[in-house]
Amino acid sequence: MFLINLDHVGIAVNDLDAALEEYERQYRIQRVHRQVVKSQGVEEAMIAVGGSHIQLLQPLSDDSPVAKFLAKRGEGLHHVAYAVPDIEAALDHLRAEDVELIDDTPRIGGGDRRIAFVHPKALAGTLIELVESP
Ligand code: MC0
Repeated sequence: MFLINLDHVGIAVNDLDAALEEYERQYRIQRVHRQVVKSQGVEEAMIAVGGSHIQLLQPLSDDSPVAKFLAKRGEGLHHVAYAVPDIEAALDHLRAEDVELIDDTPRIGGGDRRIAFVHPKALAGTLIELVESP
């Protein structure tokens, strides 16, 4: 299958500590991990929800894509991430379908996994992240 799982849903927040505290208070969630991903300009916190995750994203600087998103739209749904078995094959397929990619080649994301983004203009205004999960 092309998409094997809903890996995570990314949510942009202004204050990671405050958002985590609210998730814990309101939903009694369990944190999985927290990590600074310098290459993406974010600090992320992953929350396990069944077989999937919520990823809270706080920008590290004003030029981070998440900072730009927060300035324009405020806190909220930033992207949907799908697991794919072979990220190069997935990108080849999307290129063949003339889908607008942000990343031509994979980059390294949280948890040192290989990721690639697809432009929100390609489908229903949703930023899509592909995450390789062999
Ligand atoms: C921007 N747009 C979005 C959007 N960000 N639409 C839906 N969801 C988003 N997250 C829309 C804007 O509203 C605008 O639409 C158009 O896209 C261009 O936006 P812009 O503000 O001019 O911004 P750009 O073009 O400079 O950049 C947008 C783009 C960028 C999506 C290309 O943010 C990007 O490259 N994102 C991929 C990397 C990323 O987001 N990294 C952070 C997560 P209108 O209609 O006004 O033209 S890192 C992560 O998640 C890692 C840690 C991981 O999971 O492992």
